[in-house]
Amino acid sequence: MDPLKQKFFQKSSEVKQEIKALLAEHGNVVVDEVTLSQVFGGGRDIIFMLWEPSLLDAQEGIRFRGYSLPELREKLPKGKGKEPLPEGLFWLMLVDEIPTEEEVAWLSDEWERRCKVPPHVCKVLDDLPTSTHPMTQFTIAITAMQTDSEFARRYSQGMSKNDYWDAAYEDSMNLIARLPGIAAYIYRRTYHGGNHIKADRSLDWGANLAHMLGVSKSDDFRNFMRLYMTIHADHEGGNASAHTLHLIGSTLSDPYLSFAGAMTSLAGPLHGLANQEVIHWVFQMVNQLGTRNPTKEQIASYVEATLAGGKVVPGYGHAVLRKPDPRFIEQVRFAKEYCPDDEIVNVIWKVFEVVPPILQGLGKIKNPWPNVDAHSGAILVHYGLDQYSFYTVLFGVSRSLGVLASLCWSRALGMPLERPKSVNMDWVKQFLASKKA
Ligand code: HAX
Repeated sequence: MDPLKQKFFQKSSEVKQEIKALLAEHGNVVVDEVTLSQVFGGGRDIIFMLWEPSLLDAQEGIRFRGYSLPELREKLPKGKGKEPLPEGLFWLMLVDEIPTEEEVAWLSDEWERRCKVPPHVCKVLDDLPTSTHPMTQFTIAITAMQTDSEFARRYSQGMSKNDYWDAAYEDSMNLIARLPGIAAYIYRRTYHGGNHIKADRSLDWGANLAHMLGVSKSDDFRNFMRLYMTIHADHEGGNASAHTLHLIGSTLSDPYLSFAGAMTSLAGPLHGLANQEVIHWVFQMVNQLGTRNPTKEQIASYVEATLAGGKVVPGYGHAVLRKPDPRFIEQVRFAKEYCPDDEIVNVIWKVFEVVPPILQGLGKIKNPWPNVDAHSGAILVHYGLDQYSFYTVLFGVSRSLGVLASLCWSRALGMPLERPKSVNMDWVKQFLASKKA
């Protein structure tokens, strides 16, 4: 058994026993109550799921196994680069330990060993029109790759429930290892005439993705990909893509199909697709104004026009966060160091000054601050990746780390089929009438 799998088995077995004891003693403890506004309002804040890799605080932002992003920048191994390696974050999320440089190097090699994309997946992609949205291509490729699912194969042969964790781990590791190759394949066939770039086996996971995209040969771009893959990896369990995966996985649909479902959820403009919407919105503004150096007044008018058109300002607002997103702040930190004079990056920083007071002035928005998607596109454009329809695929590659780590935990802990309760209007009216009586 590989060292990560061994650790995961040991840790998850311990937690499984702990949960059993905890529920035996405290199973009836009330942790939450639900209001009608929550029933009608997308279930905000209702506690109903265990999600081990990360926890979100409305004020502080995301913590991975208790560590904030600045803490992770300090503690996670950096390999040959200057930013934390996403391999290290996956290790941390899966087994709750900061890995050593050697452990992370092992994981880079292990993913490289598992990275070959089955030829039929490329054939399936090649049959699609290049005008197919990259997120559609991505979900089709992941679904097509399900032919390799260990979980599905072993389940059909009568796998014991005690072994679900093992098959989920194998599928998750293979899937994560192959996603950079799939993403790059989609990018090169869609925008570069199918002129593909072979993986460089000497590179780590994030740097290899940067290499295969082929937009910039600079070390800085590799560093950005490592950072990007780290900060987008997880945002606790209630966000739409994570929750989708959790739900599908609970039916014992295998990790490939569960992850494909998560990606169709990420592809919505209120969620991950917001990263493409932001840069589309910014380009539309600078094109309309005829300048890449708009004044704050010009930006304010453009924001007002967006709102007057009944549209949201992409990259702003959040269902949980109530402060500027630390993942946005990390990108500001990176851009200040690597590309402080870039025109589009500077537009993003000006938008950050202009938008929050306008949104606040509307009086209905709970969080007027930027989220993770407000900044990433500008840095990608800086490195030459300006085909913004592709951006959500990058988000998806990163998101695999957190959601698949959690899927492994769910199968190891024997989490049941998810089935919350819905009600209809008659039920609501009768309930209110009975309360009144
Ligand atoms: N621009 C304009 N209006 C906004 C807004 C924004 N950026 N954010 C929220 N609002 C509006 C809502 O549409 C809602 O209006 P109505 O009452 O008229 O329906 C009102 O303000 C209250 O919304 P809220 O309670 O503050 O926010 P929600 O929890 O309902 O929604 C969203 C959270 C992220 C969906 C929302 O802020 C939004 O649409 N933002 C823009 C899209 C975006 O950036 N999405 C990415 C979010 C992060 C993420 O998941 N990344 O992957």
